[in-house]
Amino acid sequence: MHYETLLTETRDRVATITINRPEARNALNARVQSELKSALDEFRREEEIGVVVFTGAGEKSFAAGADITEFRQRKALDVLAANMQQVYDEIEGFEKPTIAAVNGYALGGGCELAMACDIRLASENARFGLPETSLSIIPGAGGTQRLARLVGKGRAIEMILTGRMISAEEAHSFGLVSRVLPQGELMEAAWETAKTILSKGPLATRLAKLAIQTGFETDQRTGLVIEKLAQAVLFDTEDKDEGAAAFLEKRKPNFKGR
Ligand code: CO8
Repeated sequence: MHYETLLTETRDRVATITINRPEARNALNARVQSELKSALDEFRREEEIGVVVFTGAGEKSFAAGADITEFRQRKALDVLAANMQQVYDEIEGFEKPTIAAVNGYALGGGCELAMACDIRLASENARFGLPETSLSIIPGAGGTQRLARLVGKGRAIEMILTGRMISAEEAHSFGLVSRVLPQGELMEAAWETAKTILSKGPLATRLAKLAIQTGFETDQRTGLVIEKLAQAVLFDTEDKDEGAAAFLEKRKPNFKGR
């Protein structure tokens, strides 16, 4: 499919979505948001695609947040109807693993997009922040919830109330990103990470993500029940037998997703 504000590319079962508005630091206008939703629908249907990577065009910005030029005409009912929070929920619950390759500013809705992904890798020049209170609004696409869950309540409150931007290194020390890389190595690292995930049992990957995410939103006892049920499902699959056989026969497994 062709998109006006996104570039998409697939290499070896890894799809990359590049937000392509570098002149506006990849600000997420309504068009980007609806195209992100369409791209997710497309990649959900494409069986061949196993992992989705998000990044931004250019060397300065991943995404500088919602497009502020669209704010003036927006009122309460527009925000109630807005789909940014919904699109990010879809990314978080996406059936296939997602990676944010944060190549510069990840601010506001850009930081919220990265936080909705399963894995965050950052280039050394990446900067993270939720500066919405400077505009007298709050992070409204999951930021007040996901940041606290990722970095802890105290750090989240400090970042949101001050709007402070943090460096890639600080984001790493907070646990907001898993790795920091030189900019030239970021996309390859994202691709390598995706390839590693793709070498695992696809049903196990999917159920592990589901168990972690659902378990995180509930009490441990319920989470353990979800884990047990997911494991029981996996023990009835051909891929589980193939995984064990391949290990014992000292060869690579050939998983079929069933
Ligand atoms: N929206 C619109 N345009 C933007 C945005 C943005 N978020 N960010 C940058 N731009 C534009 C600038 O206006 C500028 O345009 P022009 O060339 O026409 O003047 C161009 O991009 C380049 O920007 P700068 O000259 O400022 O570039 P710098 O490299 O000096 O700085 C920064 C880059 C630090 C990213 C800076 O542009 C900046 O601070 N941007 C705003 C960041 C921000 O406040 N983001 C939060 C937005 S609010 C939000 O995301 C809420 C999400 C939830 C909403 C849910 C509602 C339903």
